[in-house]
Amino acid sequence: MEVAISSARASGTHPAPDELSAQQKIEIYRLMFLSRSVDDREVLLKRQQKTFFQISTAGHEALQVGAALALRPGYDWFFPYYRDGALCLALGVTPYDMMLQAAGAATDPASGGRQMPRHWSSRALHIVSTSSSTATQLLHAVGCAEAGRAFSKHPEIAAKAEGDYRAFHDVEFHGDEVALACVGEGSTSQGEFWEAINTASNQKLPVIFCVEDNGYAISVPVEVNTPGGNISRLVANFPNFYFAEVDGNDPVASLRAFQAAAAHCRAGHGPALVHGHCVRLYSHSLSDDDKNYRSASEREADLMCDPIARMRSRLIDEGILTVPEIDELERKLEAEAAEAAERALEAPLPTVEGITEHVYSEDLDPARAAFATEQPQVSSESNGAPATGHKSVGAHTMADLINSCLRDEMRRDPRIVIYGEDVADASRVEALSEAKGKGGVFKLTAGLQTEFGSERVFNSPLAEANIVGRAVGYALRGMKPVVEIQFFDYIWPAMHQIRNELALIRWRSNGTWAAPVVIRVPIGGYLTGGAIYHSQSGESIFTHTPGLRVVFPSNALDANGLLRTAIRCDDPVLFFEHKRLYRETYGRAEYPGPEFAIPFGKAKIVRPGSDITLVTYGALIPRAMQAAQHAQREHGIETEILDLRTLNPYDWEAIAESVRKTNRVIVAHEDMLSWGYGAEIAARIADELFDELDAPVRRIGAMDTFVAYQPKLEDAILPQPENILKAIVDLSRY
Ligand SMILES: Cc1ncc(C[n+]2csc(CCOP(=O)(O)OP(=O)(O)O)c2C)c(N)n1
Ligand SMILES: [Mg+2]
Repeated sequence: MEVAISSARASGTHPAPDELSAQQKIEIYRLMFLSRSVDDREVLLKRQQKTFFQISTAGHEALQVGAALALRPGYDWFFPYYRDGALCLALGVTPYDMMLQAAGAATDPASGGRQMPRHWSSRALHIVSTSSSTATQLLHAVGCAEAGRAFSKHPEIAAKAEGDYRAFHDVEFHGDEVALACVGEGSTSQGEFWEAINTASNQKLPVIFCVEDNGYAISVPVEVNTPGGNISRLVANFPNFYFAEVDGNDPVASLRAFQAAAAHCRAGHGPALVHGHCVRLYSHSLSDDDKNYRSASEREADLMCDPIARMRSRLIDEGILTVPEIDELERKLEAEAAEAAERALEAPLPTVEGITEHVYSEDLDPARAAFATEQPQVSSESNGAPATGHKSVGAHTMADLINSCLRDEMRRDPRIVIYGEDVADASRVEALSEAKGKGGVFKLTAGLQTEFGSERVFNSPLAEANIVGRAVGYALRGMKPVVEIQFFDYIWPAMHQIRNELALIRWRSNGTWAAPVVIRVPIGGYLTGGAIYHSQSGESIFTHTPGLRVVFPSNALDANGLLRTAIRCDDPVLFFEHKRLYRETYGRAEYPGPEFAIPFGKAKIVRPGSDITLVTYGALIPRAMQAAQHAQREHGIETEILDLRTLNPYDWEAIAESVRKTNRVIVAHEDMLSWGYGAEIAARIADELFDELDAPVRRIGAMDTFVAYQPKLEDAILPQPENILKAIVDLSRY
């Protein structure tokens, strides 16, 4: 076993800083000064109201240029944050590119005018699209490094394949690549910072974390965010790390720190953290005025540390450039920034027609016919036989057929990795010689680690943002993570990653990046004792997030076919699995074979009828069936039940066709009534099908409260067949 490197004092071991040539030092200065010139020009444009936002790099140039020069654009991977202007310039982003961002131009290469300036993205340079969210990017870097390791160990899995998302993702990798992830010192308070260094440390991943410590997070000083005021001291005991704490106002010391960090990572020893002390010379952004919370003497002290003034003096003192020469260089760089701004302001603006482009994949529509296999291909079960539950033909539960879909797809697509809490059979593999394995708290992933190995099926830390954030990183490199959130009730720590990153990365990068991840989530109640934290619904929270596909099957066969489409498609998918339906007698099916797929957005009439349409999904399907049988037997009412199966996209045509036939409609779901999924469907029916209706649109849902433990209360809170029956009878009397 290797000795863990864990010391915040490694900075003293850097090679002597002055082996750089005069030309290299001039180049460092050129990049630093160009960055400042772009900043200053952007500030001017904002003040002239020609642009709309500015956030500067001023004071961070030395640290960032040092980082960039130690690494290789288009080879290594970069996860910058909004203050990384000098880093990106030094990697190859041009001043013109930056000015296009400031202008919000159509040709802004980072986002086509969708993101604020300084939210970077360049596929060619491997700069991954940056959001405004602080620290989310760190987990992406971790997943990116994991993907790089997977491709390097198994290069054959990078091969293109037709018929699924792989056709649209070019894979690039290098065995000694590193990922750089930058963050401000204030943002190290985010859980995602600690979740990222946890996994990077545990898995010895080649990630360099760069903490740009300017002493402030907007107006909040470092000691408020960081106990003791120094992040290096707090992280020093994480195993396998190389640590360096440097004067981030010194570009040469910074360069050396990053070179040492990169060498540590490239050699496979583990991650690194470079903590650079720098200064924030301008306010947080142009929307902030630091005179409101900093003393004049403190601000003056920062100005004395200006890394540009220091480097300028150094070039002169060392006789590398004369004052007139350096003045001349600076004039040229300022002119370059000014000329870039002028050109960018002339650039075409994005069109309104283009707004909805790249919300979803334009290459692969999961609603397309190719995802529809005509009939289940019932075949011999020797290959894909489910590992859980009943084995006899026709008796497979939803749990069985989800498990068999995962197994079949893992056999077909070597880029799939499965991870989450407890999903492995056993992290301590030796236990499997005597134990049968866990395979998920609901056993949905049972046997997968045993068949596919611990590199492809493994347990994550108990941290939901970690699960989803890493998945984003994996997916943007072309891997297919199919991850599990153990209970819907605990999806919330991952909400930030799901909404602001996973669902958004394609649109905000104008189609340059995508994260087609599948998140499987056990959901719902009717458990008799499930109570508040094991019974939640809440699907409308996610259908309210553009970019995310939302699936909610009600039976074993649909679960199998829809999960296959989810895995093969090119969009992020939230795949809800109702816990109560996992092993229900209702909806069991035969194993449909390894190619059975159901397109998204195709509802199914699970009970035809002519009097009333009942639109629903999930666990309300068997309950609605029960109610409909009673309505027919006791009242002679024929209810047509439509199982939506996917909630985004949803099958509006099927709803409309049924309502045109029955002229009466109920929308029912298990989730709370108010602001629930049914509200949107009911509103659209009232709006677009008003003339077809003979009665008001009715909704059924849970009471507007959480689900209680005592079964008497649970029964009252969640919609029951009797509630549905009553609504059917009432509505038929209109
Ligand atoms: C998750 C999240 N919370 C809050 C904000 C608002 N915000 C933007 S920058 C910032 C301060 C960040 O400070 P630091 O990490 O030290 O970076 P710096 O701006 O100083 O370089 C805050 C609170 C945000 N963008 N994201
Ligand atoms: Mg800061």
